[in-house]
Amino acid sequence: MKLYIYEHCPFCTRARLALGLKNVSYETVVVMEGDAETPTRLIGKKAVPILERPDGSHMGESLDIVRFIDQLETPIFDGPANDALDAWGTDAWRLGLKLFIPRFTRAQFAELATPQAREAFRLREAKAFGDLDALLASSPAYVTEMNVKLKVLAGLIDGHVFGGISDIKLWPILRSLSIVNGLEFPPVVLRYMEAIERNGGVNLLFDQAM
Ligand SMILES: N[C@@H](CCC(=O)N[C@@H](CS)C(=O)NCC(=O)O)C(=O)O
Repeated sequence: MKLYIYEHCPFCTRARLALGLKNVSYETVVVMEGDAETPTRLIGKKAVPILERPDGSHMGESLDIVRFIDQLETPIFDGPANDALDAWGTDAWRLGLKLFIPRFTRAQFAELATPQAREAFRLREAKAFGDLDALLASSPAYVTEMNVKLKVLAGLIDGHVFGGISDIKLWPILRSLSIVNGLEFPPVVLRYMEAIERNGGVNLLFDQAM
């Protein structure tokens, strides 16, 4: 199978994690930012992730891809959702975007390898989120707010047994946050992040935190 992704993309990370955690071998294709032709040809719209299935057909939508991968062999993500983790993720996402999106536009990802691609990404995100420099300038307040949320998350993760769809949704948010300098990940949250990094084969972004 082939998975079309942007490296920064949290939705793509869901699919990458599912493939990695289930030990399915696959080829990664990075779509360059600004390349509308490739995704539109495959699924009729400009969006990743896209999975090329063994029969050569293509599918989009990260959670559909996760479910497809999961049912290839004994499902492991089909247990009940963890409502508390899902609610935390929905809440943290809104604030998290303000922290990680402006940083993503300045980071090293394969889909941003040309000046044109980086500019296409910057324009796409500025259209969605407004002045990215102003967001960066507001980071200290957002970091303080997120650190409070991370403490709450520690209480939810302590004793949590990994393995459901809620983890597939939560981890990509934490990965995205790992690019933010100044966030204090409580030890139990950090252990969770690192364990899934090891088993899922997707890198955290601490090495380019800014
Ligand atoms: N609901 C979709 C959302 C996917 C999505 O929004 N992907 C973003 C990248 S993070 C995208 O492709 N945006 C369109 C673009 O590049 O213009 C899913 O879960 O797969």
